Amino acid sequence: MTTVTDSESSAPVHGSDTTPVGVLLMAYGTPRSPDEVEPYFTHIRGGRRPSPEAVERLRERYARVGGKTPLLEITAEVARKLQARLQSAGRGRYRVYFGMKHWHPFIADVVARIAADGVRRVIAIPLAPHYSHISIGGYQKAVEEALTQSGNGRSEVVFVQSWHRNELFRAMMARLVREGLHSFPAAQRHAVTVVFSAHSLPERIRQWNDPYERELLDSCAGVARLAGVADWRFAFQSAGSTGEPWLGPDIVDYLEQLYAEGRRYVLQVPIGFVCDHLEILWDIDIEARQWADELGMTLHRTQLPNAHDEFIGVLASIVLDPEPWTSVVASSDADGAARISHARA
Ligand code: FEC
Repeated sequence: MTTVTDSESSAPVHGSDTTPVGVLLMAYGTPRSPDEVEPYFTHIRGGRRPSPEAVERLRERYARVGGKTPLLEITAEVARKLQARLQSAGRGRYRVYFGMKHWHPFIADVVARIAADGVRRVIAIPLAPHYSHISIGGYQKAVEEALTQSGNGRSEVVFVQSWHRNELFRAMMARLVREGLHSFPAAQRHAVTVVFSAHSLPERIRQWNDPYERELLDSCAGVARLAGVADWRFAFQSAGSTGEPWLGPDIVDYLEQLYAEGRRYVLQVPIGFVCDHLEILWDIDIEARQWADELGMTLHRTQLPNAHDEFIGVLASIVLDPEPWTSVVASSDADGAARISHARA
C-alpha cells in the first residue's frame, strides 16, 4: 500500500473541477534490511549482479549508518504532510502517492495502483531538483514504462523535470545555508568556505550536452546570492566505481585543495539531495568528515529539507502550478497500450 490518501482526499472542497489528480512523489529507493542490499544493488546496476565483495562493502556502509537509511520513512512522511497541506488548502482532489526508482514500493506498482484507484491525471515529481538524463530521465522512463504496462486506459502524466529555480526552494536552501553558517562559533564564521555538492555522474553526460552541471551551478549561484554568501565553491560527491571517469572534483579531494589554500572551516551544502540517506549519512557524515578530521579541518553540513514544513510548501507550490517545471507530458490512449510523450515549449 503506497498511497497516503484517506477516503476524503478526493472530496471536492471548492471549485467545480472534482476530477481527482494524483501526485506521484518519486525517490531513489533504499533496502529495508541487509538481505535486500544485494538485489537492490543489482537493480541499480540495471540487472548486472555486483561482486560479493562490492555487496559486502555496501552492506557495511548501511551497517555503519544504523542498518538502514531513513529515505523510505522520510518520503512517506513528506507524502503524508503534502496530502494534509493540499487538503487544508481546499485542494481535496489531489491524492498523494510515492514510489521508488530502485526498490519497493516501485514506481511501476504505484502507477498501477493509481490507475486502479481510477485516477487518470497524475503530476509526477522526482524528489531531486536538478535534471540529468541519467537520473531524472530514469524516473521518467520508469513512469512511462509503467503507464504503458498498466493497461488501465486513458491517462495523462505531467512529468515535472527540473524545479531548482522554484523560488520557495531557493529561499529554503538559503535559510539552511544561513543556519549552517551559524553552526560554527561566531569567531570562525567569517572563515567558513561554503561548498555546495551534488551526486557525481559519469563524465560521458557531457557528450550529449546534459544540463546537469549548468543547472547545478545556476542553482548554487542563486542560493548563495540569497544567503549573502559571496565566496562559494562546488564539488561532486558519491561517484560510483564503474571503470569510467566520473565528474569531479570529488569533495574528498577538494578538501585537500581547500586545505592547501589555507581554508580550515567548511560548510558542505548537499544541494542535489532533499533528504537524509546513505549519500549524506555515509558519504558526508562519515567519509568526508573523517578526511576533514585527518587534515585538521572542521566540516559541517547543512540540514536536509526532509519533511520540514517549508519543503512541503515547496512541493505544494509545484503541485498547484506544475507548468513552469514541466516539459514532458506522457499519455496512454483509451486501450492503455500506447503512450505519447511530447516536449512542452
Ligand atoms: O539511502 C539509500 O539507501 C539510498 C541512497 C542513494 C541515493 C542516490 C541518489 C542518486 N544516485 C545517483 C546516481 C547513481 C549512479 C550510480 C549510483 C549507484 C548507487 C549505489 C548506491 C546508491 N547509488 Fe545513487 N543513490 C543512492 C545509493 N547512483 C548504494 C551503488 C553503490 C555505489 O556506487 O555507491 C551508478 C550505477 C551503476 O553502477 O551503474 C549513476 C543520482 C542520485 C541523485 C538523484 C536521486 O536522488 O535520484 C544522480 C539517494
